[in-house]
Amino acid sequence: MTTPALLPLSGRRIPTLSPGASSFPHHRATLRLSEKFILLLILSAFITLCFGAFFFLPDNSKHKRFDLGLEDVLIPHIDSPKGGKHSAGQVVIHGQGGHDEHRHREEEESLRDKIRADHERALQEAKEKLRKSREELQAEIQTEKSKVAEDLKKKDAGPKPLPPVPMPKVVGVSDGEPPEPDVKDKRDKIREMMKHAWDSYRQYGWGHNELKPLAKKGHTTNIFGNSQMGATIVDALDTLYIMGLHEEFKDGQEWIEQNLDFSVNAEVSVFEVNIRFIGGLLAAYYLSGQEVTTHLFRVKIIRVFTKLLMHLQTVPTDIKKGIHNGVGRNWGWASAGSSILAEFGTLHMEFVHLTYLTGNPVYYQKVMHIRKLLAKMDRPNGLYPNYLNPRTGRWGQHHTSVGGLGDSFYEYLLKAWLMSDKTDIEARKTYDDAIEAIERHLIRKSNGGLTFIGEWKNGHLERKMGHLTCFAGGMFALGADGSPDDKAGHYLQLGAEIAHTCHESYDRTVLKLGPEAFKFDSGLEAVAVRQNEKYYILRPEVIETYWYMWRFTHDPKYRQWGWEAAQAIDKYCRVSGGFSGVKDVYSSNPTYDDVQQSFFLAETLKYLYLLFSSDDLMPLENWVFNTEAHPLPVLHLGNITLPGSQPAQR
Ligand code: DMJ
Repeated sequence: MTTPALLPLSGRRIPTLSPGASSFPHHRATLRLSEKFILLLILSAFITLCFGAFFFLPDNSKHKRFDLGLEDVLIPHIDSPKGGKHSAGQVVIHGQGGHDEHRHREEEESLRDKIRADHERALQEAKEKLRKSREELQAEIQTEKSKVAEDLKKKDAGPKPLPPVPMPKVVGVSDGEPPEPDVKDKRDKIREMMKHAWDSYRQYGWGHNELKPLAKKGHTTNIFGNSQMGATIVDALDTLYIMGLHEEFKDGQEWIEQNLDFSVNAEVSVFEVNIRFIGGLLAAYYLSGQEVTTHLFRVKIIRVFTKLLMHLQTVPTDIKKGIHNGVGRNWGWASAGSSILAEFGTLHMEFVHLTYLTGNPVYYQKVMHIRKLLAKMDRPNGLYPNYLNPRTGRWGQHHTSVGGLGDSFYEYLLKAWLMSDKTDIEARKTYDDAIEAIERHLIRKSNGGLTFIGEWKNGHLERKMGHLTCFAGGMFALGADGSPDDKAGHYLQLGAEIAHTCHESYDRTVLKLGPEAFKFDSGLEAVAVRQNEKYYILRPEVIETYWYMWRFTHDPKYRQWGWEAAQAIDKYCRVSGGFSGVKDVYSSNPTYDDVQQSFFLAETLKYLYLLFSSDDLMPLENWVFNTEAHPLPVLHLGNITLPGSQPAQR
């Protein structure tokens, strides 16, 4: 820090350091009386400030710095050796009365001595400054400036090194060109659609979360707290990489390097930030695999995470609340302030990878805590309700769904098992039990023979299925291998039936695009009834299921169905400024919602591209896709035990 200059104490002639050199061509030898007066005023203010500052400074002895690798967090210091708390939680009270007073006086005296000495030193330094020539002072300022610049550079060069982690074997991240020319053409078309979506966002919405393709400007929603955090960039990055769009990938990477810091004052959805931002950055980290990029992504991942998620307000149950901006709160509409199953139950994959990458057990412990808590709870009919009160630890409304509010909780149980190289048998067992209850209570056949998954609402089955629920076809297929009682064939068949039903929901519309929700009631079969259920917002779930079914069966109808969907999207959702959702899939004259969702680039186009690629691109033995389609490698941990976990058991 530069010492404050200008203390005309000695009455010597003082060279003036002019603020604007040109207005003072010659050095003036003396100060005017008024100037001296002002300087004296400054001096006395300075001394008063020093005294004041001493008394108002925070008491640092009460805090201790803990090193979390990147972010320093201040937490209360409870084990001070001086008269505070001792080991084994015992508070030791020191001697009382005269002895204490004497010690107190001594401390005050030595404090006063210190203040006096500090002031004398400050005055001395100030006098010396005033004796210096203007050139000398300028040289000093210059040195000081370079030092600050140097410090800043060091700070920017990144945080302390992270612990080394073995890079999991990264397999099949590029190419996957199909041998059949017509399939290759289709794949090229999907790639071209991705280029159009990305280029439009690049041109009109860069840095915003999403794009308004008709208005040709940025778009954001309350899940990102109306802030500009480049959600589309982070979400799209791995799709760009897989498609070999490396220039675009680099562009996105640079934006992230320079702009993504999350020091925004905004309420954001914890779930969305986890699946899109943490998931997207993790996938980019593993896919790109080069040291420069991996370091960048690893640093960003941890920064985003520590800034956002670790400071979440926790409650006795440790169930995370849905929205966060320093403190957590739940969505106003959720059953009496409840947390949502698919939100606090969709953290496992990302948190395990965070522990793996940082060596910090806390992330893993957090998600295991949630799992243990759920395991202890009674479940109505073996089902998991969508709402859980974080204060009482009790279920809210008894509403169960494999679509919105519930979906990815089940998905993450299965994927936790897969991602652990099938060692997390507790996760597998929890998944199997949950699916069994779902099959018993929620899955039915319609009069027309379509298998559907309904929703359980207070003891009653609603015969309605959401577009979101269609992901379950892929999940059943993915979980078939390893299912109990030799039921692999059964679950693959169930996956095929759900895929068929969801295809019907597309096929029975005018635009050949699926509605948001469809019914199986009063003679209705896979069609939407209410106007506010007829929209299609570029969602991926049906195409996701086609892809999984294709990988496990190679039945050509899945590629056929995927191609139908791709053509419909290109025909009805494409506009000059990108791709937009449509408000009514039953109308031949659809209107647009004017949003290009970030998951269109992260998921819909990625699953389509994979559907028309050969199986050696992103093989499922090596990669597990998070709920936003961000691929994370299976952790073949071998002898490595995650910090905080028990050694794996097979
Ligand atoms: C995506 O953000 C994720 O797939 C999430 O799990 C729910 N659905 C949307 C896209 O529809």
